[in-house]
Amino acid sequence: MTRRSFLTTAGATLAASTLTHAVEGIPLEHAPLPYAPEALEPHIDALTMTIHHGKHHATYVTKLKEALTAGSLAGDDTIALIKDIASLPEAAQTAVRNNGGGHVNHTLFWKWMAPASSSPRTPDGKLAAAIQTDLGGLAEFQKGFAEAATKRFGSGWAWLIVRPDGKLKITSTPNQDNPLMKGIVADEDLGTPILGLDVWEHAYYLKYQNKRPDYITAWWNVVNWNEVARLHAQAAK
Ligand code: MN3
Repeated sequence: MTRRSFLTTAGATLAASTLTHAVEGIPLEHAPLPYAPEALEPHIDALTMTIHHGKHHATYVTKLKEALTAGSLAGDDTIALIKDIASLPEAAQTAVRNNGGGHVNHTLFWKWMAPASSSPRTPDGKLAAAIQTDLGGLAEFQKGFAEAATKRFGSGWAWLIVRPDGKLKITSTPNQDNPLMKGIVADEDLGTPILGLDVWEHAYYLKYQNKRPDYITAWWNVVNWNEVARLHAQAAK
């Protein structure tokens, strides 16, 4: 190995381990919502929460379990599964991408929201400073994030990620893809998600119908900035 290729390899390993160590595992279980389904009213209605968590999320978990059983695969940690989908048997890859992604995204999503009164309504401390430095401040961040969420055609997610270099970035993915999915998400959009917004119609249609921008605007009222700050501190280490 030349010195140059050693350095390149060491750099790649360092970047990969930054991603690896920053993320907590997610077990293959359908945990209860961390609050009552009506707790996010009037911004997110109780019926949407009940169906979204109780039916949609539950189905991702069931289908992921079926795919793992069919492929005789271990699945103690869904985060580990979705990070390296290419290493899985080909027959299991699509099911893990869709349902493993769905399970991870929704498990995080419930914690990214909280009753409006239970968390500060704006970020502070190191998170606020990073938003200022990397994204031009809270107003600019919210504008860029809302734009990513609005422009996502069809179903998908908008994300705030921490890149391997520690910097914040706004991204978006289709369907249930997650910014941790190497080989699926473009390299420049890989990172640790610290905030995400579900823009599938099932997340808002009962209350907002075709008005996705109104859902996005209302959602800021229930963002759990305490959780975003906790994940930021962990990922930006
Ligand atoms: Mn959803």
